[in-house]
Amino acid sequence: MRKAKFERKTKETDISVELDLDGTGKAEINTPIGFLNHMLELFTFFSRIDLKLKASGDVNVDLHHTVEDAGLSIGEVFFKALSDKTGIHRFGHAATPMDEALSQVVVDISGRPFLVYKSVQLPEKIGEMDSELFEVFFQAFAFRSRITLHINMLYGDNGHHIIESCFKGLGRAMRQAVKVTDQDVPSTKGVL
Ligand SMILES: [Mn+2]
Repeated sequence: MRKAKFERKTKETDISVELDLDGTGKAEINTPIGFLNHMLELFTFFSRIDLKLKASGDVNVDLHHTVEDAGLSIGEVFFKALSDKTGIHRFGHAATPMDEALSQVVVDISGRPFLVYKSVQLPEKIGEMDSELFEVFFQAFAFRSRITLHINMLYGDNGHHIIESCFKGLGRAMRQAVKVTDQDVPSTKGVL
């Protein structure tokens, strides 16, 4: 069963997350940040992975800790659920439009954490989130899941559309990458 749970409690945040890689896209997302909930629901729907996330945090300080710890907790639960990565497709990519916006997201479940983040000009805030927090989220996710993640915003005018296309794209790319398509670990080294 490719499922995992992860819990993390610090003085800044309290997070629990559950993941089923062979789900149907069912999301139960509960954080104090409405725009992040919206993005993670879209990510889950398009990934066809089941994701349950409950997060609280010191949002009276700002949203940074909660966004970062949500990203790393989701990353960790992916890492655990993928286990030895037998049979996975490993790579995934998606070019995703949303009206006037287009982004490209490419993943490699490589065991080598890396983020390339190419942003276009975004408004200072999208929803209640400072725009710099999206890079914080993707960085935490990529590093704790140990995946190589490229987020490439190509163009767009509306910040909500641009970021939404990235989260949908991440869902679509991860859907391809985690799918079991073979019998072996997909590396010439025999291990990922
Ligand atoms: Mn939307």
